[in-house]
Amino acid sequence: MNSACLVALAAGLISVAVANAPQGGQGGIKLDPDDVQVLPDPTDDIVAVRDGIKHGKLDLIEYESTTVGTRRKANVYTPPDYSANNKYPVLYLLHGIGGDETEWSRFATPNVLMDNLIADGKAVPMIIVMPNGRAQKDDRPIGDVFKSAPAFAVFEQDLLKDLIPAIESKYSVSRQQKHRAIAGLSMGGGQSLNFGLSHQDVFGYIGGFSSAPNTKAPETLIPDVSACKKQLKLLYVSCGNKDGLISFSQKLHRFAKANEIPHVWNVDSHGHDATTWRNNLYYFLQRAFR
Ligand code: FER
Repeated sequence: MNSACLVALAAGLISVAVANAPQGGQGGIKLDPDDVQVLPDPTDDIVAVRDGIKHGKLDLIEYESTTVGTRRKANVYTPPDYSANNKYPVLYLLHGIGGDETEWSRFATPNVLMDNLIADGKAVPMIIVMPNGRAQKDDRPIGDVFKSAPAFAVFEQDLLKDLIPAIESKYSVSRQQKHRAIAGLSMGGGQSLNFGLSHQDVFGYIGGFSSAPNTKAPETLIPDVSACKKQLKLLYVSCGNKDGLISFSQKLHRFAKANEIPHVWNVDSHGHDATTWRNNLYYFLQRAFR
C-alpha cells in the first residue's frame, strides 16, 4: 500500500469513527418526514474517464499566505480549452478534518466529474480550487487531526485575504459574487456554510455536504433573512441518513424552511462517506453558476 492509500485509509477511518461515535454527544439520528432524498444516487459512470471528450487539467499550485506566513498548496482544475480570452467562475472546494488539498481528488475525482458534465452540456465550465483548509504552518493531516480544528476556522482569513486574490491574479476569472461558489465535505462543509453565509457578498453559491460540528448556528449565519433571499443564488445542504452528524445539517435546513429561504435539502441513505460527497458534488456542480 502506498502512502496516498494510507492517508486515504486513515481519513476514511476518522470519518467512520466520527459518524459511528456514540450518538448522545451529537444528538443522535432523528429523521423528520421531510428528511428525504430528492436527488437519486447517480450511477458510477459519472466518474468514468471517457475517451473522445475533452479533458481539463489539474495543477498543484502554491500561493503566499500572509495569514499563516508560509507558501501554501492548492490543487486547481482548469476546464478543457481554458483560455485567457474567457472569464471563468470559480468553485472553492474544501476537504474534511483528515484531508488536505488532495482529498477531493481521491474521494470524488472532481476533474473527471467536470469533464463529463461539460461534455454533456450539464455544467458551466468553471475553475475548481481545492486548497488545504487547515491554516497553520504544519498543515499535513498527521497525528491527532482533531487538534488542528482551530486552524480550520483560521482558514477564513487565508481564503479571503490570500487564496482568492492569488487565484484571481493567476487565472482569468470573474470577480463577481455570482461567479464564486464555495462547497465542502464535513469539516469543509461547516467551513463553506460558515464562510459562505457570513460573506454572501463574496459567494453566490454555497454547499455543505455532511457538515461537521464546526457549523455555526443558522441564526448566527443568517441574521438577515431578507438580505439572504435577495443575494444568495444557491444554498445546497446534504447529508446521509446514517451519518451521526446529520443534526448540524438538519438545523440549517429547518431554519431555511421556516424562513422560506430556497435551498436544496438532499438526505440520501449513505453514512459519513465518500459516496455521498461524490454524488452531492455531482449535483452541486450542475446547479452552480446557473
Ligand atoms: C467533531 C466531529 C467531526 C468535529 C469535527 C468533525 C470539530 C469532522 C469530521 C470530518 O471532517 O470528517 O466533533 O469537531
